[in-house]
Amino acid sequence: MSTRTAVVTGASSGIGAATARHLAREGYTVVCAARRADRIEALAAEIGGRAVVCDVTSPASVAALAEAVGPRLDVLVNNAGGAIGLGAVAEADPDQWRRMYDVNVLGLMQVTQALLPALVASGAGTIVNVGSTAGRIAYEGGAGYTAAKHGTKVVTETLRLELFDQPVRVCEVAPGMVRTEEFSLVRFDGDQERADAVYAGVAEPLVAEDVADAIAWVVTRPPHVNIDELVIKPRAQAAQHKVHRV
Ligand code: 8X3
Repeated sequence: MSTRTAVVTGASSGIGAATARHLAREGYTVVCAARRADRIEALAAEIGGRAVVCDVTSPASVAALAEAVGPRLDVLVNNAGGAIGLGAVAEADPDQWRRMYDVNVLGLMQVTQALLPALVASGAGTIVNVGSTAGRIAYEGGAGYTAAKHGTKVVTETLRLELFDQPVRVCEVAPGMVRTEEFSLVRFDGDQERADAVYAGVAEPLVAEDVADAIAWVVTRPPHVNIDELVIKPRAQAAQHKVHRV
């Protein structure tokens, strides 16, 4: 068994699951953390990792994750997150905004707090926060999500400043359009037609593995190399609103 350990949150699907697989290929023992036990147990069995059921918005659940990880951790990928709804500010649902802030910002903060001592103890820890192009721009209907992802970005920057004298890198990988099984489906509350429309005509959107590959690259740089932020979009997406569709 590898002595290097990585925790990936939101590991039950999409970018999280792909990242867990990729880091396992890089030789890490991966702790797959997510709410859906069946999915992470299957993934952990596939990659020789461990499954820990965890809701990043629950302090008790996060404490149990830290307990399961133990005193030393090399890599934390704060991937759990997501968008809910696409409503204009004038009609936005505060509950949806609260849930997005909860998972994309508070969840990341709680998991980071809980695992930071173990990352420091490794002597060369790495935190990769999965941000978004939504953390850099604004778009109509997106304010609840863009505000949360701007939060992810700013928390990442702040943490890097606060840990400047600690042996922990703090990085952000910020994807644009990634076609995953669930991101848009969750955003549109299970409406497959609306979810599919997001990627309509885009010959090659990014897929989860593209982002996992970028995360693994960030993680596997030498420990003194901190990739502060890496923005990754499909070639067809020159900017948030400028997408080549055929
Ligand atoms: C996903 C990118 O375009 O849906 O984080 O905001 S977008």
